[in-house]
Amino acid sequence: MLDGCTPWPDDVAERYRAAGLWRGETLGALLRTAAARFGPATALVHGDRRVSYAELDRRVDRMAAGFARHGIAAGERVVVQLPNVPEFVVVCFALFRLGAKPVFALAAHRSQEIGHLCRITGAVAYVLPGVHRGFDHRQLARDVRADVPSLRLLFSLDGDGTDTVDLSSVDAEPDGPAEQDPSDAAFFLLSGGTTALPKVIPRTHDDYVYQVRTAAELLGLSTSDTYLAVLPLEFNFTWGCPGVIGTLLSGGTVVLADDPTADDCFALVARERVTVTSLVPSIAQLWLEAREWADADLSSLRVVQIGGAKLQRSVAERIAPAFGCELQQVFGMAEGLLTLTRPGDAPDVVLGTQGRPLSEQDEIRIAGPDGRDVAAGEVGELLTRGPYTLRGYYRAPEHNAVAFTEDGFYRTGDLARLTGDGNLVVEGRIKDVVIRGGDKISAAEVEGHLLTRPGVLRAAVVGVPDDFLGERTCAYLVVTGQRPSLPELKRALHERGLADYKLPDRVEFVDDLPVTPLGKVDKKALVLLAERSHPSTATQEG
Ligand code: OOB
Repeated sequence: MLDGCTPWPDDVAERYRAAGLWRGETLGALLRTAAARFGPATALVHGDRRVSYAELDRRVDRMAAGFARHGIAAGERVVVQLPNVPEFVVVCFALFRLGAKPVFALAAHRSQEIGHLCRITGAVAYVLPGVHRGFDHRQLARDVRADVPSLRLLFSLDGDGTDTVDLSSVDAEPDGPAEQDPSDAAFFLLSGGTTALPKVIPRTHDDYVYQVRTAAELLGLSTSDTYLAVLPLEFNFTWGCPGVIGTLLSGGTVVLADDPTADDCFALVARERVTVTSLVPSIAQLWLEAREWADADLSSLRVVQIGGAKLQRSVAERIAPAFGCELQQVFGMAEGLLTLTRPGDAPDVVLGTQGRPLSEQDEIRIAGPDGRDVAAGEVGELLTRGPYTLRGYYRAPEHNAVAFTEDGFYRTGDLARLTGDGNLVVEGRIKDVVIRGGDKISAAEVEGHLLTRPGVLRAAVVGVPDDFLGERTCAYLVVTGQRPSLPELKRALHERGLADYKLPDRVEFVDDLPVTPLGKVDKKALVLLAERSHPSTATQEG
């Protein structure tokens, strides 16, 4: 077990192995097996590029050897920030084969987030896109490297020949497979987090292979399936629920979309005969609107999975008729637990619930504020433990002491109830996170940045209901002197190197922040205030 990771207790791990859930298979081996079975079939499609299973496997081996040649060793961490391109898959599997550990950054991350990820994981390398969507990641990479002593190597999708290595040159004769411990962390996902600094989630080979295989079985994925990766690959939903890895395990084809617009994606569905895809509700809504005038051939679609944020019933009802396929609701988290509606579930279940846990070994509790289970059917905090849910964040003992119960249940911070037939309905949240589209924003993180502005005495960030994004962020500020405008604030946070999706959508000024009887900022009161106050004077685009 890698230092800084919390293993499952021995007896629990033994139980998962004895039950055949954890089979000791690594992610690197999973691709090897798939290549042996499906060699000439198409594994990946991106634009005009088509990569067969055999080619993918070979490329992965050569890149693993190339990384080793650059001095990356088993156990070391590598921050990976790439768009939806075949190299994303090649880099990650190459690192898996080497026993090095990808740390998934979001494409929108900037110096604040990348710096933090490198520091907290002690990353030795950062794989970056070069210039992407008009942003030069190479300058960011140099700044972060100057600041983080562990960071030695920069690999770029379009190397500039100076201090970043071109990924296409990471290529060497393979030396044969390295032995790996399947109970070790394979990679790290980023938490949607409640803390000022995001936490990192170790996912082991055992737990992730189990999740992916079970989710693929649930969907009945096979060689005749084509999965369209619309959302970013680094999102757990896209990567392994069953997503990219589940499709590769099943001998299907993964099509990589550059962006989630209906125009591009409908054309890909028609051209590649896509059968399965996964969306967040806001993108599903855009697709529904586009469907009213775009008559692309979507007849190959069999399932559209929707998750990442609450899907309103009125939207859910439109999915199957508009796309001519089944809807599957997915509630999930990078930390582990997945609940899903099943093919063949009654309409009320599919439209009105987030389904049942993926595994029979998932344990779920719904707890009241006193920590005890609520009465059947009542709303409480969802707690969970199981064969693919983490037992601790990476290198975060203090946070782990509050995020988990003594007997290892993870406190999700989500409010939910269970229906009589065991389906989960998500009712809200107690964690201080705004879910904007599918993006998770830690209020504490943004507040910390706002408080660095001159004259800002207090700051509270809340999520205000929004028809399209689900929620938008509103920053309540107590200031002395001149009130900063929204564009000024956004620019200042942007210049601090904060990802753009975290910049507030709206700012409001108050004389003081309301507090609860316990002395905490009363965020519910602020949400009500934001909903009541006239948005036209407060919302300034910028
Ligand atoms: C997925 O993962 P994360 O880590 O980005 O976010 C997890 C949080 C959950 O704790 C919950 O607050 C929210 O996102 N969430 C949902 C939801 N799915 C996720 N809230 C309401 N309804 C849903 N269906 O978002 C994620 C990971 C794997 C699969 C799907 C989603």
